[in-house]
Amino acid sequence: MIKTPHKVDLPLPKREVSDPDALAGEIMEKLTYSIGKDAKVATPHDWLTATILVVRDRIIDKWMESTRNTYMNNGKRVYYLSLEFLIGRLLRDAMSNLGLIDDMRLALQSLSVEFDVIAGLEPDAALGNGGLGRLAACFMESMATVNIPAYGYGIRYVHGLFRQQMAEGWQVELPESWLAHGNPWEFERRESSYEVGYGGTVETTEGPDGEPRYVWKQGERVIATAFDTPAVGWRGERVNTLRLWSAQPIDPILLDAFNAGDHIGALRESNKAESLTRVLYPADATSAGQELRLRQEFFFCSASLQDIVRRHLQQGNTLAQLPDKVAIQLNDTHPAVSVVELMRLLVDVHGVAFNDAWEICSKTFSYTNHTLLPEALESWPVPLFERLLPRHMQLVYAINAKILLDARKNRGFTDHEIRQISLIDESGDRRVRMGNLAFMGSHSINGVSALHTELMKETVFSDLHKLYPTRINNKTNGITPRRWLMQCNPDLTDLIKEAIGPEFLDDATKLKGLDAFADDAAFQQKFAAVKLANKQKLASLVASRMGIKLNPHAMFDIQIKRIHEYKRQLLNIIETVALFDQIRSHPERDWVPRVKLFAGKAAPSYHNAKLIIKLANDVARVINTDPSVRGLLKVVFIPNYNVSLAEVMVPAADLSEQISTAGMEASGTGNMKFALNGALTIGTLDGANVEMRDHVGEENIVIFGMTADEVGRVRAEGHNPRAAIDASRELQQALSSIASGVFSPDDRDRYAELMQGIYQHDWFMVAADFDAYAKAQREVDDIWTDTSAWYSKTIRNTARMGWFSSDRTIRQYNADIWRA
Ligand code: GL9
Repeated sequence: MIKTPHKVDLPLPKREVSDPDALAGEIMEKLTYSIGKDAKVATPHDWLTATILVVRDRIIDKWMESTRNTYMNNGKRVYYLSLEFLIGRLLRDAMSNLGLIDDMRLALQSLSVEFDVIAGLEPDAALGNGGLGRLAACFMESMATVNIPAYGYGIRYVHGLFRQQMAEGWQVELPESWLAHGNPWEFERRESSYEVGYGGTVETTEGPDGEPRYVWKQGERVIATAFDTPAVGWRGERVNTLRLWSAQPIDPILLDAFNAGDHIGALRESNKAESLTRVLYPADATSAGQELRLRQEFFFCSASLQDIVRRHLQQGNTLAQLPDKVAIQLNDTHPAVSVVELMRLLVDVHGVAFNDAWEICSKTFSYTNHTLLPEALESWPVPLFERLLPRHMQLVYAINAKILLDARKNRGFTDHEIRQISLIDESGDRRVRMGNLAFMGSHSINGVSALHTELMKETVFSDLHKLYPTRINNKTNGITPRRWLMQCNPDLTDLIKEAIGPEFLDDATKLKGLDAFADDAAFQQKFAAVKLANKQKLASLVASRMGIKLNPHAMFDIQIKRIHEYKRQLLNIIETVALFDQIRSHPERDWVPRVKLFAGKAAPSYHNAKLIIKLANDVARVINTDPSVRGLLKVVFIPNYNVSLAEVMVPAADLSEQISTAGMEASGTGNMKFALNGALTIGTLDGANVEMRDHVGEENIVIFGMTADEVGRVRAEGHNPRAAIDASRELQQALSSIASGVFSPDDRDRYAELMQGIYQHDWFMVAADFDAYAKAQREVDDIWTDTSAWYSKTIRNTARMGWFSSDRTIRQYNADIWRA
């Protein structure tokens, strides 16, 4: 509750002036009084912290204003629950949204500090694995930008996604410590703490109405403490809160044990509690299935729901009003246990009748599905779920009984259909299905691209879709143009401003105006010059990190994303080997010089993904040392892909590789970043590529390969990769050279099994799509050779990608689902 402050008329020294002198003065003040350092001995990190604190002051005024207004209006609030927020660095983002970049640069200059140097010291907040977590971060920025009162809820992992190092081309995982120098962006809120329990038993008593009441006697408890980070929208008009929970013990030290001389044992509870939020699970799109993961999920869901219900009641609202005042978006199934936790709070703690509580729940929650991969659909063994969350297990059974009974009695569902929609999977060991739980407990279930949404209806959720035919809807993903154009590509932003004026800064669809310049020779030259400068920046990063020299005039052909078989980095590598063979066999042809760049992390337990990284490095070593392709082909795998590296690579790309097996990439968001920054896409009709083709026009994107329908049909009928391999000499040669050890002379069999997978089943259609892909690559070469055609297409990509702004996505969520 906001109480009236005591001396309400005391003026606060608002941080509104922002000329360079005033900023420099504030930085000195922070350095002296907040950090306790003299400018003479301040380290670059001290300057960074002081600068962040000055920027933060400016955010705080707006933050308080936003919070105050939301409270006064008592309007509907949106809560975005996500186990991952892949934030990256915040300083440039916040400064750019507040319009402080130029003045701050000058202020630091006057103190003899180079802004780019200290900005480069800020650690990446890598509290996510990939696209799903990065989407959550883009959404936080867009929700503030389009003025939606929203809160993000997640976990404050002490260690984010591992650092990737290469040891002779193999991925090695090292711990990441983004909090090592402290985190000046966050505010610890000790007053916002909640107990979260696990285990124990459920006792039944009788309520005043004679109905049974259930009391969960928890076996263990930890404290969840809030850490708040401001999320600043474009032009700083609205600032929302990202609230991340950290686990703390109830008793930091067991004094009895300590006094008895057991100094280690005295800390056991404390260690156990803190280990809950210590590390992010590095598994990408695969269900980890371990107890700690379920503990993490319940931990942040329970704390968030207690916080949401407390805020709701504190505003004087009733619980029946919850759906009018609260919209909770579940980012994938990771927070799905929230549905049962809200049921428990309503029924057990607040005495709401079960059926009423269920109605409140399903009107409050909505769920986004991010993948159709069966291994990614979370489910928990019943015995584990029951041991950790005994009361929730009872509620799951009660919900299941209610829904299944209705489906059978009123909708005539068959035994088969009932088995499919049940919350309990009984096909093997009994498991709780979190996807079905999220679906039943929500009024809206959305996919993340048009194709993905249709496939959801036809596959994973076909029976639930039959039961609730109006719930599934589409919300095609988007990216924030602030980070992914204005900040990462300031030169292109300036060029666009010069051509069409500044309106696109507030409305990305205004980029359309660039269409008129697509065939303008003078503009093409400027566009090409910006691209070249961005490629030079990437080249100098590669030179300094890896000692490899790149020709910035060659085509930069880039595939960056998590390493996964369905994303088909392998198809790209095999085609690179085939091209290597072709260049050597036909040195007389006019080859287009290419630099093939790769980056991405593999889940530590994903054997084939790690082998693909090694293969990329092995192929790179052989090709880069072969004099016969010098100047024509180079291959580089850049280690430790993260948001900051993407911010350098995306603006430098000529060609964007979006080549997943059709039907398997739910949307993709990297595809959008590249196209917005003026790269040509080579891709399959998968995920959002389909809609990108519709927007940029089919003549401005290179599409190849099987469709999702064709992949489905071929898999059902039985795929014969041998036929495809026998029909393609180039593919045969490339596969057999890899399989026989040409690229791994130190271990000739290293890739034999990986290649066998293609010969035998080719699940990901690498052989099936190879010829179409190779042909598409030669089409790309032809376009490149006609420079004016190339830039006319890539300029049109930038012009027509405005629709893929996450502002548009968020407006659609709000109009159709949240109604805040
Ligand atoms: C993903 C999908 O695979 C992507 O296609 C999609 O663009 C994003 C965001 O909707 O979600 N689902 C998923 O589990 N991941 C995705 O990237 N994986 C990771 O985030 C690592």
